[in-house]
Amino acid sequence: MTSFKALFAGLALAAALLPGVAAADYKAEYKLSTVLGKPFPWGVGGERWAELIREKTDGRINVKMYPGTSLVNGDQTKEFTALRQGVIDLAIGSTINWSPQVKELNLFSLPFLMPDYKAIDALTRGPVGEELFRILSTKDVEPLAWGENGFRELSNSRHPVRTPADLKGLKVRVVGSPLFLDTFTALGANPTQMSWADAQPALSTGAVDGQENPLSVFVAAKMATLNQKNLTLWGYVADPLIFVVNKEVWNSWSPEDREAVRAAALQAAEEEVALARKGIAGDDTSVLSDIEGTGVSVVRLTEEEKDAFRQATRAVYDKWARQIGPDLVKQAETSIADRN
Ligand code: X2X
Repeated sequence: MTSFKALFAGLALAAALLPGVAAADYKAEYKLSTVLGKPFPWGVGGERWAELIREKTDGRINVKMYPGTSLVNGDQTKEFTALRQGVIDLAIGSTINWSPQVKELNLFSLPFLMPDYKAIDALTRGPVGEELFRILSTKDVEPLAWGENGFRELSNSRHPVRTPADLKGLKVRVVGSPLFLDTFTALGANPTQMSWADAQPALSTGAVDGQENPLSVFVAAKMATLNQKNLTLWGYVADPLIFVVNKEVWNSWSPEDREAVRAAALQAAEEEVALARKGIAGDDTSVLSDIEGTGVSVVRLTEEEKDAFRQATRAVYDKWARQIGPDLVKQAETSIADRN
């Protein structure tokens, strides 16, 4: 007995002294959930976060990415609940997919709230972003960094869309929050809610006519081969991504490792945002030329034309502003008006 005790004491001492050895309560693998995998910027960002965590914690924290929201059988609107319950340890989630559980995240889906990239940044990097992180941190997660899916543009298989009337009767796949059903119904379309996994076969068979997603997703998912030959640039909403860790998991890590995971998130998120905007934002619009090169006709709306969509969805904006919280929406409008 005594020799066993001595042996255990000796082993424990050795483990404590060895740098880089995981504490006894660390898991062998931590599960990171994303909707999109590589080569989408979202998935590249996820792989990068996992890689940086491994590096910065000297391998003490081993993260594996599960794209396709496979930890919740592809049901991306259940991701946040699974994260709270600890089925998922870490996630990079779209504000849209978490909106059913965190109503304030619907903010980014208010039609025509954000006119440009600076407006997104004014929200995520300002008081609105802080407030949203505060809210998230009361819901069993530790929010760490803002990434980006992007401005969601409208495509369909039928005809070019230039006015709200062109949307009449179009079957459009939407995701996430009921806000999207309201927006597309207000525009006269026929929206259907379905997961990303179901969307692709539905587009391919023609069960739905159209969809809305960022251009980076349009390209990587080869939407042109899913009959999406008409694309309208209307930038009506943009969805940021949020890097988070389940709170219990977070608390199980040493302070040093928490800071390493946070630094890894900030770095991976910064790179991910740059990738999500590459060829789309600013002067570099090479992604659009690539899309046009695949036979897609692109409609670029004038400000006046955009305004017709804005007017048609104004009641949806007002209704949802009340549900999100008038103070938060007001703060968002102020931050955007003051952006530089
Ligand atoms: O399902 C979508 O459309 C996607 C991939 O953009 C999101 O997860 C919000």
